[in-house]
Amino acid sequence: TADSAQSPKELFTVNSPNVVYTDDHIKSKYIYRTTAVSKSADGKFTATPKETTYDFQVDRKVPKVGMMLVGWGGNNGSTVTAGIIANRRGLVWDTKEGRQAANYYGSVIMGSTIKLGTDAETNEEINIPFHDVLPMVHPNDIVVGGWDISSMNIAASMDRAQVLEPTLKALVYKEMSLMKPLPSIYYPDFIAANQEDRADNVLPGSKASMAHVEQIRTDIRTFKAENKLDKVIVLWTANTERYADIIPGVNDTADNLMKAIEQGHEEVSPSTVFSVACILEKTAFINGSPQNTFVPGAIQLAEKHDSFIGGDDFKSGQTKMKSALVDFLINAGIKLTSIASYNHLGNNDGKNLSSQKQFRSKEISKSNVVDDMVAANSVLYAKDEHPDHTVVIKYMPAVGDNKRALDEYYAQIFMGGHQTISIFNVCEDSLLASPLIIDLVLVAEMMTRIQWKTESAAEYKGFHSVLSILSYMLKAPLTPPGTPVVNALAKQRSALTNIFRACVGLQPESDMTLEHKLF
Ligand code: NAI
Ligand code: DG6
Repeated sequence: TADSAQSPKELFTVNSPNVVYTDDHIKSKYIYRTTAVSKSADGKFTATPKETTYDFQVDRKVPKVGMMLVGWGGNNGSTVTAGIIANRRGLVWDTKEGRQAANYYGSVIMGSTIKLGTDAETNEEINIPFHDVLPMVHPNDIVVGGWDISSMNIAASMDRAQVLEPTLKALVYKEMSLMKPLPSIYYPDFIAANQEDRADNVLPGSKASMAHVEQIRTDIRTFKAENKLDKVIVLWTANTERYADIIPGVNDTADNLMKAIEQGHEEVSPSTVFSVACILEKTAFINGSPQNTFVPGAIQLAEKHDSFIGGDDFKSGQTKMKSALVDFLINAGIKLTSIASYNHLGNNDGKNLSSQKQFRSKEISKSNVVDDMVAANSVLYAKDEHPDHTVVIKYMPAVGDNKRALDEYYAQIFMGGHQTISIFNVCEDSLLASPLIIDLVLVAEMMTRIQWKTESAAEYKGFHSVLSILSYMLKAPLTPPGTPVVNALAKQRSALTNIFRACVGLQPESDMTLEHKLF
């Protein structure tokens, strides 16, 4: 079936003088068309079409990839591991609703399609799996490993998570019981005190140190060698940490951050130490939690080493709906005036977030997600005017991983009327987050095999170290310093789709369909 089949390699070729296929690469010449706008003294705009030609080069060899999860023994870590094994083995299990087969639902790369073009004869749309646009790694082939401050093996962690059906767990239990997380870095001040009882698998030392950086680098190298991997991607799905203070001289530049780690400064978090180790190891590192792992010094370090980083905070349920719905409302000309977002959940994430400092990290990442859409509409909103927006999270053990998210959107409509939209979203949080982990790893890996240059440049180079192309999967997208953040979901998907299309010399996906209008 479409769910379990390995995608055929390179489903299509592009027939264009601008696209060349060699044994190793797909090379394309791409004209990027934008509009430059200038404003005159009388306030009038002049819009000038602009063209820039880029050469893209995609490495066609699909590597053997390892995914190392920080927080492997958590709900997300154990669930995504079981999901990959179940898909790899094509498992089917009994549930009270009947037989269930493994799938990758919720993964934009594995579960969605893009329009390739229109049939030359019939003019019908031809849609292909997203996974087949570029030569991407298949998640079934990913080797999973990682770290956790809890020593529990990943099968027992899966039991602790209470997410998957017992019948599925029985099928993967033996394989997963052999999976043991590596000891990790634990600085108790960064996560909630209520997590202390699970911290029985920790490296010595409770402050940042170069010994920790070196240990993580060694772990990555060992995992790579033992599994004969071409590449490793590391992803933080460990507890939400508190924010680190940004202190001049400590974490504001790459050099200062390295010095702060050497000196064991208390404001360097475990996640920042992981990021530094990965950057130095030239291993892409993605942050799936909301805290400010990527302090300015870490971003500068990544730029210096041409290493890839991406974050922050998986965008799974409530925020994904929000970034689609608010985009729709404001672009429909409806003036959104308030959003009230309540959550209650009973998993370990909820327990950790019941502590104020960790909640604050999540509150920040959940709150800034509509800013760009509001700022873009000067018809509805005056400068600096924003809808009211509140975010509440409560720990409710009884509901476990089945998070409840209640949202009320209140808006002004025509002639003083009001519209209230209420949403009640119930879902297993980890079953929404796991496919995002897969997407983040697949896209980040793909970006390590894409290079570009301008026509006049002699050498190809990689994209900027900060992979803002991952924004679709993230609540608080990290972007290269000084560049705008895009939260609108449709724009984020379109960036992902159209950058991939450009790499094989195809124009952006256009919904003009003039072929159906001009004849
Ligand atoms: P969890 O609490 O079940 O798992 C986190 C794991 O990290 C635990 O096993 C814990 O022992 C481990 N851990 C804590 N500090 C560590 C460290 N320094 N090194 C290694 N391991 C460490 O949480 P869950 O539900 O898996 O979520 C993980 C993260 O993803 C949280 O920060 C959560 O806020 C974030 N997130 C989750 C979403 C979801 O839908 N499940 C969506 C958005 C973000
Ligand atoms: C409570 O909101 C717990 C959080 O960890 C969220 O479940 C998680 O960040 C997902 O949030 P959202 O807004 O993407 O559903």
